Amino acid sequence: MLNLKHIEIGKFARIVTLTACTLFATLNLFAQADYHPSPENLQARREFQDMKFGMFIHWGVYSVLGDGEWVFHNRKLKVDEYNRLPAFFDPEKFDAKAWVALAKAAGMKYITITSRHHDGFAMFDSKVSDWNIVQRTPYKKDPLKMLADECHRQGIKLFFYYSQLDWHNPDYYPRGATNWDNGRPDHGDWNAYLDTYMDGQLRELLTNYGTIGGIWFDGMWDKPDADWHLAKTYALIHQLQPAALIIPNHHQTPKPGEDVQTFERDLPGQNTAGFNTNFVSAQLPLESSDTLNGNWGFNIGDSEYKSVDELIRRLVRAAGNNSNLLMNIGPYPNGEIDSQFVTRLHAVGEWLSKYGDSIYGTRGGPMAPGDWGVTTQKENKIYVHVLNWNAPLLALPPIQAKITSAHSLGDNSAAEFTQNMNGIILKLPAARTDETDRVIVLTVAK
Ligand code: FHN
Repeated sequence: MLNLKHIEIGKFARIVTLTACTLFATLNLFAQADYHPSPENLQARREFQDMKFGMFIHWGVYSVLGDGEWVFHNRKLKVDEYNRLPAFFDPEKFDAKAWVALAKAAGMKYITITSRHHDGFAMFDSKVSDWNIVQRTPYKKDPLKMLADECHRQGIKLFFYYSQLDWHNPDYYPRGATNWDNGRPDHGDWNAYLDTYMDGQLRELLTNYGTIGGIWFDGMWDKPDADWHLAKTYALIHQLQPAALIIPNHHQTPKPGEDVQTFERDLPGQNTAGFNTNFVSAQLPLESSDTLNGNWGFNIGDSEYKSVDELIRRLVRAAGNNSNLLMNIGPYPNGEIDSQFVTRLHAVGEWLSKYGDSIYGTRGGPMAPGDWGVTTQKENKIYVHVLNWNAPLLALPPIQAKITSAHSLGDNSAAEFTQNMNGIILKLPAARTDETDRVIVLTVAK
């Protein structure tokens, strides 16, 4: 039987709970506020910067429809309709070894693959829900496990893309900007979605796949003002694997607990695509992602493949802007990778086998990037990447260090230069039509 005392105690308990919740929510706004990256994490950040070039892979049950990864949303399908799709996903040609070998042949040092996209469909063996590849598709296997094992074997780092936005789970509620009426109930448990479902899956990804490079988050932009419990999620990741990098594609200024700042379809600081912030972190490693054709997920009508020349230029411009390039391909639903992707990636790899010294392990160079090109630097070398300059002389701003020699990376021939307090004048080797990037290596006194 309840008496006054019980009611008072109940009221007190509610006030305490409310205060604790408010405090917790406030802390969450600050993400992982007390985050001090571990030495392993700082080392992983440096290694991330050294890698420079990664393969982005968008692959899911949506690939079956050949209409990009947003097909669920774009066609305004109902959940019941989309639920039929996994039955058609049977990637009998998926070959983890070949995928990793392709990334390596392209000169890519890491792979970032969609563990689940906005359809919420787990492309891995998840015990958190049966909305996953093992339980819902005729394939019944876990391709991410095969990929992880192969990446470990072939020495490639593996990152998992994870969409925080979910068009399928009813507990993704209240819904966000991309909401449409797809038959989900008008209620749901947001806390359960984050703490049980999402963190549960992240725990699986950070436990069952060996050492991974990190988690590439996407979708927070759907509900930019929501409390995403970031402090909890980020702490979980760093606790399970301290070196795992958190790479959030939320298009905002980085928050505490995040380890890399990524830019979608743009170089750092640019916002031509309308997605990104102009703020560029001076502390965090930077990454810029883009698509090799026009789409992320397989789109049968897309033949807008970027040329090899264009791909090399993007990689070079990214490096000159102190950033990595994460270049996307969307494999077929059967697991094959279109030959248009393959031939281009091989060609970039060939270029890198010759010019890789000017890219891998470098940081943005001392001269500001310009339309003419960019610079990168490593130890006592400055690499001048001439991308768009037809005159025989190139004037560069002054630098503190004394240049002791200059040569062309293409054929090792010496390059003439003058240096004084006003700047540097480089005499460029004549542009060859087959040379995308004329790289002049300046050696400076230590
Ligand atoms: O909506 C997604 C999109 O499908 C794709 O995954 C890209 C990759 O950066 N990110 C989102 C848009 O910001």
